[in-house]
Amino acid sequence: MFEYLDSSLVKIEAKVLAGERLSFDDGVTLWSTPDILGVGHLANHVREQVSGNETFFIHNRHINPTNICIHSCQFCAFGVKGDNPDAYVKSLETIFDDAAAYKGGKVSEFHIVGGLHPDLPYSYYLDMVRGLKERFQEVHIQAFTAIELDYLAELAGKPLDETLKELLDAGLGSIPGGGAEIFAKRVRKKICNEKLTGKMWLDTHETAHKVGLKSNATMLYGHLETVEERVDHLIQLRELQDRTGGFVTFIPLSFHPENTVLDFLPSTSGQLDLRALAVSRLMLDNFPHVKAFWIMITPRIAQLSLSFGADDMDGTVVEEKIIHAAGASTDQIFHQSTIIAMIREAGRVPMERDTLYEETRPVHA
Ligand code: V47
Repeated sequence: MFEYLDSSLVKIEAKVLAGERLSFDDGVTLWSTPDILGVGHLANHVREQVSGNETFFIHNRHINPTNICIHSCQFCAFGVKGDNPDAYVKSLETIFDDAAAYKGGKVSEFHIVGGLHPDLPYSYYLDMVRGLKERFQEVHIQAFTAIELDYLAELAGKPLDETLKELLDAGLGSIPGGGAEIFAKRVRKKICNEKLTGKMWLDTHETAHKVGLKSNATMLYGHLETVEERVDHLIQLRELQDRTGGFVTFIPLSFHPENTVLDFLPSTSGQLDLRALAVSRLMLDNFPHVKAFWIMITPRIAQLSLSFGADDMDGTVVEEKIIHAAGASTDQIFHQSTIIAMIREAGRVPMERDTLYEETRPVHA
């Protein structure tokens, strides 16, 4: 029998074993208890119930079309103004060429997010999706965070649902989870005061789910938010998932302070990164998957997290700019053989997946 150092986890264990939903107060306990192994033990139980020993990864390529952004979020080191020497916009031809350059590695997903450019027309985005789909029919396009989608609807001069349908027809496959940050108004005012509200992020995903698009969800942690605000964020996601069932994966994102206005804050600790994954697994009882994004938390912590609730290691990524702008020291590419070896060393079974986990297959290498 597992011995908890913190007796308050015994009550939570009873709920977890009975498959009962955890409360707001349970969430606060899970974020606050010093008993990290107890929290991990409970999360591991849920993880094994949901996915057994399977651990998923994907061959994907991130594409960031531009870093020019009309907003200046305090937590972001990626977005710049047009007169910045580091500013860039990729032409559609460059994007298609970059995508083709990786084709030899049988990529199955393009993950596309970028800044809100002041001048690019709606057609740039629509033609990007259409052009990628024409050239790479077998590759799933996961593109545009909620704030980009709202911006695209504005550029298109159409309601969001119509814009989403048009993008869907052009080849959009699903929506990434970025841009959620933390829903609490108090914190958004301080870290992204120009950005859409938490409610707008949730509404945008709800609309996407209604038009038939699946999406992911994230939470940016380790900056100015309180434990209660993290729990509130997770519960709001859980409630939306109860209504739509449209979320596939949750990815906690650890804040990287370097080169941001918030660079006086420390980086997150390994313990907090593990706990974020474990608490998410426990609170988000209706989410199929919880992903350890190795780019942010390092491959070492990502590997450990496979015993703390995570069942997905993301993918090969190839070129990541957003977190590297904020000081991430990880590589930008992870080779399949490394991911597989790390998953096996953790005692798990590596499963290659597509974006929506519709096709998953064990690897025999
Ligand atoms: O939207 C920006 C965050 C996101 C920083 O859906 C930062 O499968 C930490 O959303 N420190 C982009 N985080 C990444 C993202 C993502 C990554 C992997 C998989 C998926 C998925 C989504 O990164 C942004 C923002 O929330 N971010 N700046 C920073 N300094």
